[in-house]
Amino acid sequence: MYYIVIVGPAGSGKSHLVDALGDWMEFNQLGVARVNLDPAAEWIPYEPEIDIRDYVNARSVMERYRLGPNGALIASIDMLTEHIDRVKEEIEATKANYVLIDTPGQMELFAFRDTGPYVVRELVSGSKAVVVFIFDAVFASNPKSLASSLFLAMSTRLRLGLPQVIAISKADLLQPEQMEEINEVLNNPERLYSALVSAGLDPGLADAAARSLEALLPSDSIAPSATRFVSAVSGYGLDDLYAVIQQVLAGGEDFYTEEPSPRL
Ligand SMILES: Nc1nc2c(ncn2[C@@H]2O[C@H](COP(=O)(O)OP(=O)(O)OP(=O)(O)O)[C@@H](O)[C@H]2O)c(=O)[nH]1
Ligand SMILES: [Mg+2]
Repeated sequence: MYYIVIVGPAGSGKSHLVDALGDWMEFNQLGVARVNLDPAAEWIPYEPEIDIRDYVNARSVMERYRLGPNGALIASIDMLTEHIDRVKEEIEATKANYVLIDTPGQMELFAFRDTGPYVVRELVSGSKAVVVFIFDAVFASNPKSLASSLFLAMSTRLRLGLPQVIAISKADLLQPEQMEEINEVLNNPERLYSALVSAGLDPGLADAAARSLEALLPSDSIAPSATRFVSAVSGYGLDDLYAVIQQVLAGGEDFYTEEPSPRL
């Protein structure tokens, strides 16, 4: 069983990507199980094989404990920890080769607190897993948003500790020349620097951002060169995204392990 965990900021297209990638994989005769791990989802575009809302529903938590939406989501994610074994059993019972996991929209309440990463770690334990970090094409077209999304991707990688690929969603909203421009900026820190300065950023800060990203994004699976453009609407890039996921799952990256790396 291989786990593909879809993470990204609110509204970035996680649920639609689970839907589109799931359909694409099924069309290509790859067995897939879709897991909705968002207890606050009101509506999702696919029929999940496993739905966390059967265990914890943020709306009921909100009413029952008189919490606001963020408090209810935090409490719901904390409550998920009690159900992981059952959820894992349900996943294993599907016998699917690939498990696509849709995560909560408020990613800062999920990835940046302790329980979200714990839930992911427990679910994927013993199997190979990859995180697909997605952000919106419209964000990616703005250099400041592009740089901050890359920092967010890096923070997520630190939190979840899994191999990660970056995908830019909603590619149907971009012209081919815009994709080319984004790719150039992603692959060349000097281009990123000049794009940030042209966007009005202080040159010192632009330099710091470009240098940090260059240092933070080494040439492994998180590298900008592994960035893919995808569209859940047109299906653009799903084959490419699958190929890079496959490369990570089959290739050099080790299983996630709780054991600390040996000190050299
Ligand atoms: N044009 C376009 N719109 C998309 C695409 N994918 C998603 N959307 C739209 O983006 C919005 C958010 O999509 P979702 O899939 O719900 O995003 P999400 O990240 O799951 O959102 P939350 O779970 O609420 O954070 C919806 O209005 C979708 O119709 C895409 O590939 N192209
Ligand atoms: Mg969603």
